[in-house]
Amino acid sequence: MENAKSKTWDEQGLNDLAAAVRAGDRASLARAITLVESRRSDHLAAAQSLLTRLLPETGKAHRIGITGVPGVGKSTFIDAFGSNLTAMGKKLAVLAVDPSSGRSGGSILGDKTRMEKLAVDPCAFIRPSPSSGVLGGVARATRETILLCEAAGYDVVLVETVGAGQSEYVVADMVDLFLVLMLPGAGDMLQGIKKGVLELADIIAVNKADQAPDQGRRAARDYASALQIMTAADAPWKPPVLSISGLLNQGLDDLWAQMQQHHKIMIKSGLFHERRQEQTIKWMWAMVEDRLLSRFRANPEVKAALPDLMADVKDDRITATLAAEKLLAHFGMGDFI
Ligand SMILES: Nc1nc2c(ncn2[C@@H]2O[C@H](COP(=O)(O)OP(=O)(O)O)[C@@H](O)[C@H]2O)c(=O)[nH]1
Ligand SMILES: [Mg+2]
Repeated sequence: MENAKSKTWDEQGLNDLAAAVRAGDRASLARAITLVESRRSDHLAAAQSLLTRLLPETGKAHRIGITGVPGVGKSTFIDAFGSNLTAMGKKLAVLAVDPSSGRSGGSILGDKTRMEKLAVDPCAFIRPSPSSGVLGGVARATRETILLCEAAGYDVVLVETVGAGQSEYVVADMVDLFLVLMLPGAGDMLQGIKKGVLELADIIAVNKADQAPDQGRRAARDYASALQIMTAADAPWKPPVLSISGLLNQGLDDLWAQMQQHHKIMIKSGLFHERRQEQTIKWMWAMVEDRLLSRFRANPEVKAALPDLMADVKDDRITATLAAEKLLAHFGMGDFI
Protein backbone atom coordinates (compact mmCIF):
# COMPACT_ATOMS: atom_id res chain seq x y z
CA MET A 1 0.00 0.00 0.00
CA GLU A 2 1.28 3.39 -1.00
CA ASN A 3 2.18 5.79 1.79
CA ALA A 4 -0.13 8.82 1.59
CA LYS A 5 2.49 11.03 3.20
CA SER A 6 5.11 10.50 0.50
CA LYS A 7 2.83 10.14 -2.49
CA THR A 8 2.98 12.46 -5.48
CA TRP A 9 -0.40 13.35 -6.94
CA ASP A 10 -1.13 13.87 -10.63
CA GLU A 11 -4.39 15.02 -12.26
CA GLN A 12 -5.66 11.49 -12.75
CA GLY A 13 -4.82 10.58 -9.16
CA LEU A 14 -6.65 13.63 -7.87
CA ASN A 15 -9.69 12.93 -10.04
CA ASP A 16 -9.84 9.38 -8.73
CA LEU A 17 -9.37 10.55 -5.15
CA ALA A 18 -12.14 13.15 -5.52
CA ALA A 19 -14.49 10.53 -6.93
CA ALA A 20 -13.71 8.11 -4.11
CA VAL A 21 -14.24 10.81 -1.47
CA ARG A 22 -17.58 11.71 -3.08
CA ALA A 23 -18.54 8.06 -2.99
CA GLY A 24 -17.93 8.10 0.76
CA ASP A 25 -14.98 5.71 0.77
CA ARG A 26 -13.43 6.01 4.24
CA ALA A 27 -9.87 5.07 3.33
CA SER A 28 -9.90 7.66 0.54
CA LEU A 29 -11.29 10.29 2.89
CA ALA A 30 -8.47 9.53 5.32
CA ARG A 31 -5.95 9.81 2.48
CA ALA A 32 -7.44 13.14 1.37
CA ILE A 33 -7.18 14.46 4.94
CA THR A 34 -3.53 13.40 5.10
CA LEU A 35 -3.02 15.40 1.91
CA VAL A 36 -4.56 18.61 3.32
CA GLU A 37 -2.54 18.14 6.52
CA SER A 38 0.72 17.89 4.62
CA ARG A 39 3.01 20.89 4.44
CA ARG A 40 5.02 19.67 1.46
CA SER A 41 4.75 22.35 -1.22
CA ASP A 42 3.60 19.99 -4.00
CA HIS A 43 1.01 18.61 -1.55
CA LEU A 44 -0.26 22.12 -0.78
CA ALA A 45 -0.98 22.61 -4.48
CA ALA A 46 -2.49 19.14 -4.89
CA ALA A 47 -4.71 19.64 -1.82
CA GLN A 48 -6.11 22.90 -3.21
CA SER A 49 -6.70 21.23 -6.52
CA LEU A 50 -8.58 18.41 -4.79
CA LEU A 51 -10.65 20.84 -2.67
CA THR A 52 -11.52 22.89 -5.74
CA ARG A 53 -12.90 19.76 -7.39
CA LEU A 54 -14.97 18.97 -4.28
CA LEU A 55 -16.16 22.47 -3.43
CA PRO A 56 -19.59 22.07 -5.09
CA GLU A 57 -20.31 19.16 -2.72
CA THR A 58 -19.33 21.05 0.44
CA GLY A 59 -21.24 23.20 2.89
CA LYS A 60 -24.12 20.87 3.66
CA ALA A 61 -23.24 19.61 7.14
CA HIS A 62 -24.25 20.91 10.55
CA ARG A 63 -20.87 22.10 11.80
CA ILE A 64 -20.80 21.92 15.58
CA GLY A 65 -17.94 22.93 17.87
CA ILE A 66 -17.53 21.54 21.38
CA THR A 67 -15.32 22.75 24.17
CA GLY A 68 -14.94 22.23 27.89
CA VAL A 69 -12.15 21.71 30.40
CA PRO A 70 -10.40 18.32 30.52
CA GLY A 71 -12.56 15.95 32.56
CA VAL A 72 -15.85 17.74 31.85
CA GLY A 73 -16.92 14.72 29.83
CA LYS A 74 -16.43 15.70 26.19
CA SER A 75 -15.40 12.26 24.95
CA THR A 76 -18.15 10.48 26.90
CA PHE A 77 -20.67 13.02 25.62
CA ILE A 78 -19.55 12.75 22.00
CA ASP A 79 -19.81 8.95 22.16
CA ALA A 80 -23.40 9.07 23.46
CA PHE A 81 -24.61 12.06 21.46
CA GLY A 82 -22.90 10.84 18.30
CA SER A 83 -24.44 7.39 18.67
CA ASN A 84 -27.87 8.99 19.02
CA LEU A 85 -27.27 10.78 15.73
CA THR A 86 -26.10 7.71 13.84
CA ALA A 87 -29.10 5.81 15.25
CA MET A 88 -31.24 8.50 13.56
CA GLY A 89 -29.52 7.60 10.30
CA LYS A 90 -27.06 10.49 10.24
CA LYS A 91 -23.43 10.19 9.20
CA LEU A 92 -21.16 11.80 11.75
CA ALA A 93 -17.54 12.99 11.57
CA VAL A 94 -15.63 13.82 14.74
CA LEU A 95 -12.56 16.04 14.40
CA ALA A 96 -10.35 17.69 16.98
CA VAL A 97 -8.31 20.85 17.26
CA ASP A 98 -5.60 20.32 19.82
CA PRO A 99 -2.41 22.23 19.04
CA SER A 100 -0.68 20.42 21.90
CA SER A 101 -1.46 16.94 20.57
CA GLY A 102 1.84 16.77 18.69
CA ARG A 103 3.57 16.61 22.02
CA SER A 104 1.04 14.55 23.95
CA GLY A 105 0.55 12.02 21.18
CA GLY A 106 -2.92 12.80 19.81
CA SER A 107 -5.57 13.14 22.47
CA ILE A 108 -8.60 12.00 20.49
CA LEU A 109 -6.91 8.76 19.53
CA GLY A 110 -6.13 7.96 23.14
CA ASP A 111 -9.72 8.94 23.78
CA LYS A 112 -11.07 6.32 21.45
CA THR A 113 -11.43 4.14 24.54
CA ARG A 114 -13.95 6.73 25.75
CA MET A 115 -15.65 6.67 22.34
CA GLU A 116 -16.14 2.93 22.33
CA LYS A 117 -19.41 2.97 20.45
CA LEU A 118 -18.46 5.52 17.81
CA ALA A 119 -15.06 3.93 17.24
CA VAL A 120 -16.79 0.84 15.78
CA ASP A 121 -19.80 2.64 14.28
CA PRO A 122 -19.78 2.38 10.47
CA CYS A 123 -21.67 5.70 10.26
CA ALA A 124 -19.06 7.56 12.30
CA PHE A 125 -15.63 8.76 11.22
CA ILE A 126 -13.17 9.85 13.91
CA ARG A 127 -10.02 11.77 13.07
CA PRO A 128 -7.51 13.01 15.66
CA SER A 129 -6.14 16.52 15.63
CA PRO A 130 -3.45 17.20 13.05
CA SER A 131 -0.22 17.41 14.98
CA SER A 132 1.56 20.24 13.23
CA GLY A 133 1.70 22.05 16.54
CA VAL A 134 1.06 25.56 15.21
CA LEU A 135 -2.54 26.63 15.80
CA GLY A 136 -2.78 28.37 12.42
CA GLY A 137 -1.66 25.21 10.61
CA VAL A 138 -3.93 22.95 12.64
CA ALA A 139 -6.84 25.29 11.96
CA ARG A 140 -6.29 25.32 8.20
CA ALA A 141 -6.10 21.55 8.05
CA THR A 142 -9.23 21.19 10.20
CA ARG A 143 -11.26 23.67 8.14
CA GLU A 144 -10.32 21.83 4.98
CA THR A 145 -11.06 18.50 6.64
CA ILE A 146 -14.59 19.75 7.37
CA LEU A 147 -15.00 20.39 3.64
CA LEU A 148 -13.71 16.92 2.79
CA CYS A 149 -16.11 15.29 5.25
CA GLU A 150 -18.99 17.24 3.74
CA ALA A 151 -18.03 16.12 0.26
CA ALA A 152 -17.95 12.56 1.61
CA GLY A 153 -21.58 12.93 2.69
CA TYR A 154 -21.26 13.45 6.45
CA ASP A 155 -24.36 15.23 7.79
CA VAL A 156 -22.92 16.39 11.09
CA VAL A 157 -19.32 17.39 11.78
CA LEU A 158 -18.31 17.74 15.44
CA VAL A 159 -15.10 19.62 16.13
CA GLU A 160 -13.77 19.14 19.64
CA THR A 161 -11.23 21.36 21.32
CA VAL A 162 -9.67 21.17 24.75
CA GLY A 163 -9.49 24.93 24.84
CA ALA A 164 -5.73 25.33 24.96
CA GLY A 165 -4.64 28.89 24.17
CA GLN A 166 -6.80 30.45 21.48
CA SER A 167 -8.20 27.22 20.14
CA GLU A 168 -11.81 27.89 21.21
CA TYR A 169 -11.84 31.05 19.14
CA VAL A 170 -10.40 29.24 16.18
CA VAL A 171 -13.00 26.46 16.44
CA ALA A 172 -15.89 28.87 17.03
CA ASP A 173 -14.82 30.49 13.76
CA MET A 174 -15.22 27.31 11.75
CA VAL A 175 -18.60 26.07 13.01
CA ASP A 176 -22.28 27.04 12.84
CA LEU A 177 -22.94 26.31 16.49
CA PHE A 178 -20.60 26.33 19.45
CA LEU A 179 -21.46 24.13 22.43
CA VAL A 180 -19.76 24.71 25.76
CA LEU A 181 -19.82 21.88 28.30
CA MET A 182 -19.61 22.91 31.96
CA LEU A 183 -19.23 21.11 35.26
CA PRO A 184 -21.93 21.48 37.91
CA GLY A 185 -19.57 21.95 40.88
CA ALA A 186 -19.50 25.20 42.81
CA GLY A 187 -16.77 27.57 41.74
CA ASP A 188 -16.68 26.27 38.17
CA MET A 189 -17.68 29.69 37.11
CA LEU A 190 -14.16 30.74 38.10
CA GLN A 191 -12.36 27.42 37.87
CA GLY A 192 -12.45 26.02 34.41
CA ILE A 193 -13.55 28.15 31.66
CA LYS A 194 -12.26 31.48 30.54
CA LYS A 195 -14.95 34.12 30.62
CA GLY A 196 -14.57 34.86 26.92
CA VAL A 197 -15.70 31.35 26.09
CA LEU A 198 -19.19 32.09 27.39
CA GLU A 199 -19.44 34.81 24.77
CA LEU A 200 -18.75 32.23 22.08
CA ALA A 201 -21.40 29.81 23.34
CA ASP A 202 -24.57 29.20 21.32
CA ILE A 203 -25.64 26.56 23.82
CA ILE A 204 -24.29 25.76 27.27
CA ALA A 205 -24.76 22.29 28.68
CA VAL A 206 -24.05 21.59 32.32
CA ASN A 207 -22.85 17.99 32.19
CA LYS A 208 -22.88 15.20 34.81
CA ALA A 209 -26.39 16.17 35.89
CA ASP A 210 -26.71 12.58 37.19
CA GLN A 211 -24.04 13.20 39.79
CA ALA A 212 -25.25 16.33 41.56
CA PRO A 213 -28.65 17.37 40.25
CA ASP A 214 -29.08 20.26 42.71
CA GLN A 215 -25.66 21.69 42.01
CA GLY A 216 -26.30 21.24 38.32
CA ARG A 217 -29.55 23.18 38.46
CA ARG A 218 -27.89 25.95 40.45
CA ALA A 219 -25.00 26.14 37.99
CA ALA A 220 -27.46 26.21 35.08
CA ARG A 221 -29.27 29.17 36.66
CA ASP A 222 -25.96 31.01 37.21
CA TYR A 223 -24.85 30.51 33.65
CA ALA A 224 -28.28 31.47 32.34
CA SER A 225 -28.20 34.81 34.11
CA ALA A 226 -24.60 35.43 33.02
CA LEU A 227 -25.61 34.75 29.42
CA GLN A 228 -28.65 36.97 29.65
CA ILE A 229 -26.42 39.93 30.45
CA MET A 230 -24.17 39.18 27.50
CA THR A 231 -26.85 38.60 24.88
CA ALA A 232 -28.35 41.52 22.96
CA ALA A 233 -32.07 41.89 23.70
CA ASP A 234 -32.94 41.73 19.98
CA ALA A 235 -30.69 38.78 19.14
CA PRO A 236 -32.72 36.18 17.22
CA TRP A 237 -31.08 33.39 19.23
CA LYS A 238 -30.71 33.48 23.00
CA PRO A 239 -28.21 30.82 24.11
CA PRO A 240 -30.03 28.34 26.35
CA VAL A 241 -28.49 26.47 29.29
CA LEU A 242 -29.35 22.78 29.55
CA SER A 243 -28.63 20.07 32.09
CA ILE A 244 -27.35 16.84 30.61
CA SER A 245 -25.59 13.60 31.42
CA GLY A 246 -23.38 12.25 28.69
CA LEU A 247 -22.77 9.13 30.73
CA LEU A 248 -26.47 8.26 31.10
CA ASN A 249 -27.57 9.77 27.80
CA GLN A 250 -29.91 12.18 29.58
CA GLY A 251 -31.04 15.44 28.05
CA LEU A 252 -29.29 14.71 24.78
CA ASP A 253 -32.49 14.53 22.74
CA ASP A 254 -33.50 17.91 24.06
CA LEU A 255 -30.03 19.22 23.22
CA TRP A 256 -30.34 17.98 19.64
CA ALA A 257 -33.78 19.59 19.41
CA GLN A 258 -32.27 22.90 20.55
CA MET A 259 -29.49 22.56 17.98
CA GLN A 260 -32.02 22.07 15.21
CA GLN A 261 -34.03 25.02 16.48
CA HIS A 262 -30.84 27.14 16.41
CA HIS A 263 -30.19 26.01 12.84
CA LYS A 264 -33.72 26.92 11.78
CA ILE A 265 -33.64 30.35 13.38
CA MET A 266 -30.21 31.18 12.02
CA ILE A 267 -31.23 30.18 8.49
CA LYS A 268 -34.46 32.14 8.71
CA SER A 269 -32.76 35.30 9.96
CA GLY A 270 -30.06 35.10 7.29
CA LEU A 271 -27.40 34.89 9.98
CA PHE A 272 -26.44 31.35 9.03
CA HIS A 273 -25.08 32.32 5.63
CA GLU A 274 -23.74 35.59 6.94
CA ARG A 275 -21.73 33.75 9.60
CA ARG A 276 -20.34 31.27 7.09
CA GLN A 277 -19.40 34.01 4.66
CA GLU A 278 -17.71 36.02 7.37
CA GLN A 279 -15.82 32.93 8.45
CA THR A 280 -14.45 32.19 4.99
CA ILE A 281 -13.42 35.81 4.40
CA LYS A 282 -11.74 35.91 7.80
CA TRP A 283 -10.03 32.64 6.96
CA MET A 284 -8.75 34.09 3.68
CA TRP A 285 -7.20 37.07 5.46
CA ALA A 286 -5.73 34.85 8.14
CA MET A 287 -4.02 32.84 5.39
CA VAL A 288 -2.68 36.02 3.79
CA GLU A 289 -1.37 37.25 7.14
CA ASP A 290 0.25 33.89 7.93
CA ARG A 291 1.95 33.69 4.57
CA LEU A 292 3.15 37.29 4.55
CA LEU A 293 4.52 36.97 8.03
CA SER A 294 6.34 33.75 7.34
CA ARG A 295 7.87 35.22 4.14
CA PHE A 296 8.90 38.24 6.13
CA ARG A 297 10.48 36.21 8.91
CA ALA A 298 12.27 33.97 6.41
CA ASN A 299 13.76 36.91 4.47
CA PRO A 300 17.58 36.73 4.81
CA GLU A 301 18.09 40.49 5.17
CA VAL A 302 15.35 40.73 7.79
CA LYS A 303 16.87 37.77 9.61
CA ALA A 304 20.34 39.33 9.55
CA ALA A 305 19.15 42.70 10.87
CA LEU A 306 16.84 41.27 13.52
CA PRO A 307 19.21 40.47 16.45
CA ASP A 308 20.77 43.96 16.59
CA LEU A 309 17.42 45.70 16.15
CA MET A 310 15.85 43.62 18.89
CA ALA A 311 18.70 44.48 21.24
CA ASP A 312 18.31 48.17 20.38
CA VAL A 313 14.57 48.05 21.11
CA LYS A 314 15.04 46.16 24.37
CA ASP A 315 17.62 48.69 25.62
CA ASP A 316 15.60 51.72 24.50
CA ARG A 317 18.14 52.92 21.96
CA ILE A 318 15.49 53.02 19.26
CA THR A 319 11.69 53.15 19.23
CA ALA A 320 9.72 50.04 18.36
CA THR A 321 8.13 51.89 15.44
CA LEU A 322 11.48 52.82 13.97
CA ALA A 323 12.78 49.27 14.42
CA ALA A 324 9.71 47.94 12.60
CA GLU A 325 10.29 50.46 9.81
CA LYS A 326 13.91 49.36 9.44
CA LEU A 327 12.87 45.70 9.26
CA LEU A 328 10.23 46.52 6.67
CA ALA A 329 12.79 48.54 4.70
CA HIS A 330 14.97 45.41 4.54
CA PHE A 331 11.94 43.67 3.08
CA GLY A 332 11.52 46.45 0.51
CA MET A 333 8.46 47.84 2.26
CA GLY A 334 9.76 50.82 4.21
CA ASP A 335 7.50 53.87 4.22
CA PHE A 336 9.78 56.60 5.45
CA ILE A 337 13.37 55.47 5.48
N1 LIG B 1 -21.25 10.96 36.51
C1 LIG B 1 -20.86 11.28 35.29
N2 LIG B 1 -19.58 11.11 34.92
C2 LIG B 1 -19.20 11.45 33.68
C3 LIG B 1 -20.11 11.99 32.75
N3 LIG B 1 -19.46 12.23 31.59
C4 LIG B 1 -18.18 11.85 31.81
N4 LIG B 1 -18.00 11.37 33.05
C5 LIG B 1 -16.76 10.87 33.65
O1 LIG B 1 -15.83 11.95 33.74
C6 LIG B 1 -14.52 11.50 33.40
C7 LIG B 1 -13.96 12.33 32.25
O2 LIG B 1 -14.73 12.08 31.08
P1 LIG B 1 -14.15 12.32 29.60
O3 LIG B 1 -15.27 12.03 28.67
O4 LIG B 1 -12.89 11.59 29.40
O5 LIG B 1 -13.85 13.89 29.67
P2 LIG B 1 -13.03 14.83 28.63
O6 LIG B 1 -11.66 14.97 29.20
O7 LIG B 1 -13.73 16.13 28.63
O8 LIG B 1 -13.02 14.15 27.30
C8 LIG B 1 -14.63 10.03 33.10
O9 LIG B 1 -14.30 9.31 34.26
C9 LIG B 1 -16.08 9.85 32.75
O10 LIG B 1 -16.56 8.54 33.02
C10 LIG B 1 -21.49 12.16 33.16
O11 LIG B 1 -22.36 12.63 32.43
N5 LIG B 1 -21.79 11.80 34.45
MG1 LIG C 1 -11.54 13.63 26.02
